[in-house]
Amino acid sequence: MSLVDRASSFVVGPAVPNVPWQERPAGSSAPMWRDPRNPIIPRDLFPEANSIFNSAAVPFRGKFAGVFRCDSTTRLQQLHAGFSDDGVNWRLNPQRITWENAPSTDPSVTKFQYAYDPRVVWIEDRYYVTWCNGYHGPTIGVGYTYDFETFHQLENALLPYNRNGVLFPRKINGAYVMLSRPSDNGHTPFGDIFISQSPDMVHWGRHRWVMGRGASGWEGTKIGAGPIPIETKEGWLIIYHGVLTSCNGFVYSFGAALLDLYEPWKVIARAKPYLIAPREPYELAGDVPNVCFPCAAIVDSATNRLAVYYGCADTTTGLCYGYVDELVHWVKTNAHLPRG
Ligand code: BMA
Repeated sequence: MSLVDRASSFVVGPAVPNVPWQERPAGSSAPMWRDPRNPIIPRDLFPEANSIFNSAAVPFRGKFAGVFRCDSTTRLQQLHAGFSDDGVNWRLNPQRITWENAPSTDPSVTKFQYAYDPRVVWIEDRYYVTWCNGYHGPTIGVGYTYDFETFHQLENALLPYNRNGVLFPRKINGAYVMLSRPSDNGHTPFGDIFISQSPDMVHWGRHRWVMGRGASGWEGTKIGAGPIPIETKEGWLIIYHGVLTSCNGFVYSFGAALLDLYEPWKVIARAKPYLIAPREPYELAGDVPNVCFPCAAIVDSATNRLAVYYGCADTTTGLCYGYVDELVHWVKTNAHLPRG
């Protein structure tokens, strides 16, 4: 990875020339489009896997690595490390990640109950992992790794109940910053996105409300942050999921918004339409039908190419694509009018 000159590139971040990629289908004007090879990760990549979905991938040593949600054939929600040469074909460790306690982390906090919906981000000198961690109900687990072989667990960031903890890829105003979605202990029928700050990745505070459910029909019930926010010259591009309650249950889609670079609890623009909603057979049918759930984005700052990994029907993993500069333009031109 080489850093592209900040002055000349739209995206602030590394060049990733081997980012997974498929061109927009001929004749399409959609802001995002799916990989025709979807689902790129089947549910049963190893024998003990019931399903592999809602997972995170990052560039790693010129190739790719990630942390994957694998629900086992005993239906325990677990995290597994994985590796890939091209970001499309993956090898997953069949053994779940076991965490070593980082210094000063209380073992009663890190006792394993369940773990799901990971996100991974490179900050400063290591890869941080956040996930939905079982601790008297779901809350935000935090850990780090240098090599995707050994993993170190820190204190949970927030009190239960909370889900969708997503770190920004750098400190802002001297603090680590995390989006999250306070929730309940079940299939939460509500939820807004909040932001919290920390000086040390352990103590979190200065909580602020970022945005709420209900701006559009596809996100009428609840929303939650998705991939790591993407830094651009015009603000942080966030891709987030939204849930509609239909007469047949929840429908998970995803859309996008732009947050202020310096005060990311301020929303610059939020698109009305969704980007991707369940439409393909592998999104419509599975263990939980009608779910598109994004957890990771890989961006090549040299070309603005964006690859988003998303869980399909709580069963498999898919890829979809877009251009970051186009998406920022799309968010602004399809935005809700400012309130006031
Ligand atoms: C949410 C989370 C996700 C899941 C989604 C749809 O509450 O549990 O992991 O993909 O429900 O079942």
